[in-house]
Amino acid sequence: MTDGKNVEHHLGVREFYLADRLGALVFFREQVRPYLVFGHYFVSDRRNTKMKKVVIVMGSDSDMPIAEKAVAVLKEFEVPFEVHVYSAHRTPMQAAELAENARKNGVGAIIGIAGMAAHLAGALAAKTTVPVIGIPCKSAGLGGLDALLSTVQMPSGIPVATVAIDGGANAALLAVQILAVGDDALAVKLDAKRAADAKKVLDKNAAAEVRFM
Ligand code: C2R
Repeated sequence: MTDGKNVEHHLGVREFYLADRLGALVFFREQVRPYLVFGHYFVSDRRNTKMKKVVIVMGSDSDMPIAEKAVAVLKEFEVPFEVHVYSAHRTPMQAAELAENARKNGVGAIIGIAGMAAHLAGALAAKTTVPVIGIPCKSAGLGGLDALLSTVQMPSGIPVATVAIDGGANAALLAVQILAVGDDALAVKLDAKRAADAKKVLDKNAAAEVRFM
């Protein structure tokens, strides 16, 4: 109705971009005077809103099954990623170059996967301040304990966030969590995954309780 007595009002918000800044246009709409704008404000800087990528580096292609576990998680979260085979021992120049250029190439987290004398994650961390996550891999000789200690026992000053032996999924989840520090949409996806995972456990609990009642 537009007789002045029974007018419908709507408050609206639209996003817009100006000079690389994300703004919000707030408007008040009514049937008599549609789209009467009464304010706008800038909510963020668009230059830093492109999602960072995760780089996965494995010491050998024999580590591929672990890399695949990490890739599956990154795909689930629609996080951009790259996968490389570089070794701190066998191709030290290429491994160092990748780490040195990581920040300027838009990398938000690096995952280093290696077995045996696993120096890869530490060597990558030495060349960048982008967070490095190390995955120690199981090997025939010492079952992964060798790689675990080589990866986790970093000297003070150059940290590597080490996950469990063969922990590809957790490494990727940690990388997503690092990216989510500056990305609220990603944080919402992480919350949703936690809730879905918790529901699976509760369903199993219910089944177990019924079975042994
Ligand atoms: P091969 O299967 O190629 O012989 O490699 C690899 O990650 C792999 O688990 C055997 C194991 O050696 C590891 N490797 C490292 C590094 N480069 C390869 N630990 C390194 O730079 O630390």
